[in-house]
Amino acid sequence: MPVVSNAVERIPVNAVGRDFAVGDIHGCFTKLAIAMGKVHFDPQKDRLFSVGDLVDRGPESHQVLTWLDQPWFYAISGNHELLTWRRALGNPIKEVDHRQHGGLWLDACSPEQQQRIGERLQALPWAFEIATPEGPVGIVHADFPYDDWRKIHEQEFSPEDIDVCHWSVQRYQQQYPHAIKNVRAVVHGHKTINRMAQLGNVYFIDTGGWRSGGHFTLLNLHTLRPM
Ligand SMILES: [Mn+2]
Repeated sequence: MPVVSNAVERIPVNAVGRDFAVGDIHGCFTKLAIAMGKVHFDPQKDRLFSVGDLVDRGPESHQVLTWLDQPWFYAISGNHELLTWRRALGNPIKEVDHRQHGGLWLDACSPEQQQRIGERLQALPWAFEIATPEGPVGIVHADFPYDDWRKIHEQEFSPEDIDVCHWSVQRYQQQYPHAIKNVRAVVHGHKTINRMAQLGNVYFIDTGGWRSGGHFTLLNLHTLRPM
């Protein structure tokens, strides 16, 4: 059955401040707050968009709902949100053991907390389309299966396509150089690299802020410059 674009959230332009995208956070919210301080993030005017993988691996995954409650914080679903909510709601993904992928923190949460976290992560969109003064910018966790962004709004965007968006590393591994049409830029995380990379108009921004030796890249979505 086709899955339509109701899971793509369209975000209106920010006319008063800056928009930033950040790569995988993986439960390192204190480190993220420090990175936001360095760019003088203004919660009254600026907005922060997570590319997904908010949870697992790091020490503060249990704080995820506090962050999702902030009016300036926006997040899509990554593969670790999928792993988390499926297990939290009693239907774990069989092929991938969440506990072995940094998910042990969930067992330390009360059943009520697990339920709240599961429902909240399940409800996240899996893509953003953010209006900017220079045109729309897409955010998708891992990869995008087409050369045309408009596909995301069409009926034939299938569950398999959404799987690519959550899990694939093809575009980066193959260094696929072509741009995605009908969108200013598309931003991904998921693939941890030392420095932000760009292939056509596709940006890979998970510079491993969640692990030792890495750092958080905050990509300004109006200028497409990293900070
Ligand atoms: Mn990921």
